[in-house]
Amino acid sequence: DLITQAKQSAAYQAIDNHVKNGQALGIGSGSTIVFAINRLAERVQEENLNVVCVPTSFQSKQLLTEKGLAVSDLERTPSLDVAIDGADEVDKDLNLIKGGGAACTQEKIVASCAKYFVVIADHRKDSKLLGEQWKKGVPIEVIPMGYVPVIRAIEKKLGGKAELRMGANKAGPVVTDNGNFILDWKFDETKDWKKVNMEISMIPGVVETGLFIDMAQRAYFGMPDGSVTFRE
Ligand code: DER
Repeated sequence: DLITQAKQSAAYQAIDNHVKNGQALGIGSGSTIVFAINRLAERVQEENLNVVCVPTSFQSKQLLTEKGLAVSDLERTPSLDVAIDGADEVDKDLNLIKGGGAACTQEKIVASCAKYFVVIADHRKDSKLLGEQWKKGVPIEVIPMGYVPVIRAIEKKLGGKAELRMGANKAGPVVTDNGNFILDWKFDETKDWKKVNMEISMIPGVVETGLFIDMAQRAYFGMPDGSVTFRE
């Protein structure tokens, strides 16, 4: 379908434009990154590239391993050349909402270790303001025993509504790869996201937010006709 085609086009463009022999890569999570990993495996095969990949979830680690790509970690490879990842929404300043796949904590750590951070997405993610198209709120990873006071603190300080993310094929709440819960905070109007990100991060019990502020250098958007645009 057109969305799948758009994801693939953006992923291929990013891998073809930014991956070179000898690099250490950060590899994100979600559905768009699957196409990026497929293209990376193709290029490694065809061009006999020597790259190492640091995953950001069990999902991306499994995909990298299945494709026979060299998997590393931040203990062995703490400095990355390029990180490539999806996003739930990208605003005009390249601020991101991420965490739709509940992987934003490791994704943010890996992205922070990269010299260059590239986002790949279909056109639905290309917004002026956060919240225009993505209506599920900002994901926030929290320590399980504190999720109720964190909800209360966020709603008191910043308004909106924060809800515990419940499993789809799992009874009870979603549990992240780090053993924590996810809150989805539906904010009521656009904010000073840099300030909000810091305020939420300071609340005791918050592990990480899905607000990636001043992190991405470039975002590729796949269009319905298969073409790709980018912003930076
Ligand atoms: O959960 C995440 O952070 C994902 O990267 C998400 O932001 C994008 O997932 P998608 O490529 O499946 O839309």
